[in-house]
Amino acid sequence: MKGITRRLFGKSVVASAATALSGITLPNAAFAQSEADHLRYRYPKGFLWGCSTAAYQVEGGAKDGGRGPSLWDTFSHTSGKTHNGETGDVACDSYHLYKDDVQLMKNLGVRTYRMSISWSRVFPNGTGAPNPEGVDYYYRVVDELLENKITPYITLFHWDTPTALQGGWQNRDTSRAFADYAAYVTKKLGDRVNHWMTTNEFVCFTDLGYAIGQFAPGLRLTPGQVNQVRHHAILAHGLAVQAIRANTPSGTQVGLAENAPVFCPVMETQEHIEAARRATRVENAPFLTALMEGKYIDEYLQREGANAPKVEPGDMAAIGSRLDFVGLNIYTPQYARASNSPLLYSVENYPESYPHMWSPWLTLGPECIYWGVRNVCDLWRIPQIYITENGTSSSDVPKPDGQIADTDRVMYLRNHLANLHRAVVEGYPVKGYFLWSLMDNFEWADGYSKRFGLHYVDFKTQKRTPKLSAEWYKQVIAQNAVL
Ligand code: GBH
Repeated sequence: MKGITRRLFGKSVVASAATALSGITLPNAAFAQSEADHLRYRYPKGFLWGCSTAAYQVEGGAKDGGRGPSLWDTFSHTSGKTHNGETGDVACDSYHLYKDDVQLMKNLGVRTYRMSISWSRVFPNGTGAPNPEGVDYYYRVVDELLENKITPYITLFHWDTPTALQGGWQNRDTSRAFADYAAYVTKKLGDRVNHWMTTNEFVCFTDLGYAIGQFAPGLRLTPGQVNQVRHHAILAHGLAVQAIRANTPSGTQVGLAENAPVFCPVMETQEHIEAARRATRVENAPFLTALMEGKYIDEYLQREGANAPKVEPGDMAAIGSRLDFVGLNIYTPQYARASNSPLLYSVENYPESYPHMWSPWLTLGPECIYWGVRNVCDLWRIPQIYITENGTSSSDVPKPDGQIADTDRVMYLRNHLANLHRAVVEGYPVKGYFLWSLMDNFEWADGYSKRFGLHYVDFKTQKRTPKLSAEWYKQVIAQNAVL
């Protein structure tokens, strides 16, 4: 390993890592050891550090510039659906304050920003005539980012289905409408945006919206109907991939952002490692597995029987369209072990004592970011992987001086980045990391009661204040290492 220069008691000293590690002479040893740790988690040159947000969660301006309603407007305005009846009407008001947001990012030093486009801002009726004012807004945002040397990565759909599309994702026509929207937007912006994600987290706008009812549109359909909704969702993705490729310059990178459940082996022995990989394939069968293999695997078709989705000729070929990258949204682990069951794995329930972050669903297991990357890459030989989301809520109570010492968020992030580093040094093609989120925002059914930001947002004044985690992330980016 190359020598490192360090400053000790005011004078520069050059030490090799080997010396540092074997240096047991006090008082230098502790310092030398921390230098070595620091090197252990250094990221490769060119690694893309970024932040992530989504349109409905930050934009506000719900009725500005000719925007039409989405299912999330309708849902959040229905009593009892979100915390305190909160909505994304104003959110972080990024519709007006996007230049401030870009300055927050510039100050952090991020090179990339993952944002989404509101479909109903561009097509107020979902299909038909586009709204030029809506498109103009995204030109302004994108140009502001580029002027500040921040590369936009754009998600075309982060759950805000135009309300005008009758039947939503129950209707197969919605898949086609989505592809038309994707074609239009990428044709418009494709000269300045080179990275596109079709959809964000299938399960959240299919199962949670149409089976569990916790998310828009809040329905509880039968298993067969839900499988059809899921099919329309992945078909929309596939048709959109084709539409984007047909409308953008060659070299444009197309992928998606998916919260594939991540299975960690209960211990790192061969049998459990294999079980975790099998679990990843089978448990993602309706979504990522279908995309990667261009088919519904037998395990899924057998499990669903008569409830399996109705597939039309050509659907699976579209769904299996080649991708340039896969984005993983990583938050929580699940644990798989080898078993004698027909599928040869079983998934462990969380013991009641299992630790979690501020949101009850946010079980803590930072090794999941490593296993997420490894399982997906080992199964399907993905050319490029991004972590398109990772982050946590925190109680984030400002101190009297206004400072927010979110040491729990820093702990969460530090441990995830240390585990992601393992994937990088093992050679998995991880190109970048987008932290969720740039700032506190509308957290869906949890309204404003859960904060995920590096910046604290006072939703009364829209003032943004960097938290400790923002300071920390800025250092991580500057030093390209986990600190
Ligand atoms: C991501 O989803 C989303 O992409 C992003 O928009 C969101 O803000 C971020 O996470 C933080 O939540 O109420 O117990 O049924 C992550 C996956 C799936 C986690 C839905 C929360 C609801 C849990 N999410 N889930 S529960």
